[in-house]
Amino acid sequence: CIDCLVSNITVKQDFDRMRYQGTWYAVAKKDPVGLFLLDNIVTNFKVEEDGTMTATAIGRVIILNNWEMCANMFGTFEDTEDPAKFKMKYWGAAAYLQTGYDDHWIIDTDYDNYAIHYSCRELDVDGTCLDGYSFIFSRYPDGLRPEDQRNVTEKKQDICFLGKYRRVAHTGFCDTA
Ligand code: DAO
Repeated sequence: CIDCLVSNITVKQDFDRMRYQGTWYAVAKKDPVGLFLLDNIVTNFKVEEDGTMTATAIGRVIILNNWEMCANMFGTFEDTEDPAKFKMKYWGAAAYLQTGYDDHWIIDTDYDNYAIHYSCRELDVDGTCLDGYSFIFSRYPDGLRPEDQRNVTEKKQDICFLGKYRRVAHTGFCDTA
């Protein structure tokens, strides 16, 4: 049933944050209103000693209308009653970068190849998502494995974002060292 109600969206069963750790490359993104991260988006998830999930992210952004830079971002995740649904508090290494407090749901992942993230920022009066964003992550910068594409397409449809994604390029723009 695809009624697009945010409350009916299913997430990864028994999400295992330990296996989710490490580097994920964004290969596609559905942007929210006032998009921030443009491309070259790489995230690194970690489980701290106290069990808290944290992440760092880098990506190309344009701030103050035309200043292009690589943003270093940090996030900490608050647990909820569902192990795959978090509240993410995020901020930038510099004060002029975006800060926020968003839902952060892991819709699906096999931990080794792909992950589908979902965040609805604003619910419409009918319970559908008025403003949200989603990342498709891969363990590989060059994209998803062909065998994962059908499942990912299905999940894009389940979260009612099918056709709303754009490819996220990895050009080396934000590569360090
Ligand atoms: O890019 O348009 C956007 C919205 C995304 C904002 C979140 C960026 C910071 C994330 C930090 C850790 C992440 C996975």
